[in-house]
Amino acid sequence: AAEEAYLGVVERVLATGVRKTNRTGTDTIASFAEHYSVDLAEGYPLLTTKKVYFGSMLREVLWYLSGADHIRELRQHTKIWDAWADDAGDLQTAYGRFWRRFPVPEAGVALGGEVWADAGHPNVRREADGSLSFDQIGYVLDTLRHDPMSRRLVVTAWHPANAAVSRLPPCHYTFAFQVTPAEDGPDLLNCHLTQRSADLALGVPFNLACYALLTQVLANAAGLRPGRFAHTLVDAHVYVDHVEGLEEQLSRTPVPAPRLTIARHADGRAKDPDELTFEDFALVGYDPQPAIRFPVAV
Ligand code: DHF
Ligand code: TMP
Repeated sequence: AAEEAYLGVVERVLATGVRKTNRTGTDTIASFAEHYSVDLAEGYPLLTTKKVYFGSMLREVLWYLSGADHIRELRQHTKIWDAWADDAGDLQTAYGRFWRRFPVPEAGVALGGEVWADAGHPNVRREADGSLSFDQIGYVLDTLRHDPMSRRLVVTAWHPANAAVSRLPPCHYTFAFQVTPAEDGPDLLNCHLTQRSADLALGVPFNLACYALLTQVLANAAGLRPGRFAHTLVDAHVYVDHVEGLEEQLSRTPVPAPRLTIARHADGRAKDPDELTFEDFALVGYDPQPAIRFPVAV
């Protein structure tokens, strides 16, 4: 099951990882290119061997989907991003900014022979400052509806010129969808996430829950079924002050995963990502073991 896949990575990294220093001052035990995948049909992969704060995670996903480049609303609901923003609530990197409003070069600027979507493209929007931006989530959803066999269903949060100067460049920085035809029902929507840096105790349970939720949202909106979620972790690590908590977690036995329900319109149509609110999501059958406190390395 999903949870065993996650716990297997934790076990492997603890057993085979190598001690590394890093900018935070707290060393990690790290392993290169870890990978796991889970079947979303088995349930919603919110870990049960510790309590995962679903409400904070859901606020974070809705914040991504909002396209915001600040946390002024998010921080009223959860503190998980406070340490990386300034007092005004601004962040040097915001996933949603790149998911929903990726900067498009100025029209007429010489960039060699490349072609760029311009203001006439359905997923290009004009920003308040006159610049153009591209909505990658809108593009993926439109393509899933009109050309689901496309192999170009990619979203990137990595903007090199931003990442080079950001306080915290995106950790989970690109994801791609793939549709697998099925005979026993609607076709399956799979999601693959690439993460450059993965805090196994704290970040990864949120990242897994986030992309499983996003896959379910997009599958609903495109008339598909959630399929598999696959996760590649380039530097998969355990901070040394997390080892004890993870060993406690590994000693626990997972219970069946919960289900995630997403409200629909009164006529039964699925809601689009932009129509969904916090209250539209509900967990059914989530019965986790107690929370484990893991200090966050800032
Ligand atoms: N830095 C590091 N070192 N690790 C991270 O996982 C991380 N994650 C970030 C930003 N910077 C990071 C954004 N995501 C928590 C969870 C996710 C997250 C940031 C923080 C967290 O503190 N989770 C606690 C409490 C959650 C709550 O109180 O709602 C947890 O126990 O899951
Ligand atoms: P880094 O930028 O030096 O790699 O530090 C980022 C840390 O945050 C690293 O431990 C990975 C972790 N992280 C996650 O695991 N998931 C996330 O979603 C975020 C934002 C960070």
